[in-house]
Amino acid sequence: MKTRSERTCALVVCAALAFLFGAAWCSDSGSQAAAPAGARTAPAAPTAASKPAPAGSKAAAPAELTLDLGGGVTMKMAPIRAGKFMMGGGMFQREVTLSKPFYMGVYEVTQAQYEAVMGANPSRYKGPTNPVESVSWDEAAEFSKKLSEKAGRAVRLPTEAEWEYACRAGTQTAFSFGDDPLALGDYAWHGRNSGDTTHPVGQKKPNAWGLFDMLGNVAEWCADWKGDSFGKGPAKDPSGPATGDLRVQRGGSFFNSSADAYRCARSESDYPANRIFSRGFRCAATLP
Ligand SMILES: [Ca+2]
Repeated sequence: MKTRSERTCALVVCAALAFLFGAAWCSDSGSQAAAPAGARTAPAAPTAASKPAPAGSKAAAPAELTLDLGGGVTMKMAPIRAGKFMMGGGMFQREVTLSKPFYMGVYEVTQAQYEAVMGANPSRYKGPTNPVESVSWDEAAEFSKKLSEKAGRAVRLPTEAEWEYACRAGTQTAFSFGDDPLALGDYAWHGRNSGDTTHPVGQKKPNAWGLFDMLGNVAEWCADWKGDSFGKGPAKDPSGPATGDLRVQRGGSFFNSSADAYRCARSESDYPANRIFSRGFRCAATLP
């Protein structure tokens, strides 16, 4: 009897401890969800269906946007709320505030979209729903300008800060889905699963904010000139240096062999006139 009693006591104590730890974990999880930028847990996706805007943000959640490119071709854009996040990684990390909500392309710009606007398709790996590649930065900017005229709103390349903010989707981990490179294949076409070609957009899992192929498939041009300001102190709506020689590209491509190429913080660059088969772009749009 004594032994059974002791066991009963032990079970009661264990249950109590489990409850307390469980409550503490839940409480901690709850505070992480509302934590400021830098928390490792993803906050709610900034969509019209998500929770109310965080404290301090007076902007209402905009609706998803579909642009008409003509000929039955459209482009979907996801609303991204204003917010703060830690941009970059390691020694090169800074707090960045994006003070205005914006739209981000749900997918990389496809060849059908590019052709509808530019009347040409320079891609090496042909397919109407594959991302356009072999486009220079200048051509990506020209596409955005022409689409702006067509759509009647300001379509542009995302700034590097906007790109990383949208890629992280509230996370502060190496990748938008965590730190485990073994999970990369669920979210990205990369050098070890792509068969050395691009793939139709939107086949892999999206990030927490509903954006596809931010990592892999084609690397993506950003608006910024490459500069040395990356990582220096807090910044509000950074858009890179005023001039430069190189333009930023982000996200890695189907052609990279190292997982390091797909880190959210990884920043690369190239000359704006250069065209390579592993790089394309996606558009952002300013709210009216
Ligand atoms: Ca990509």
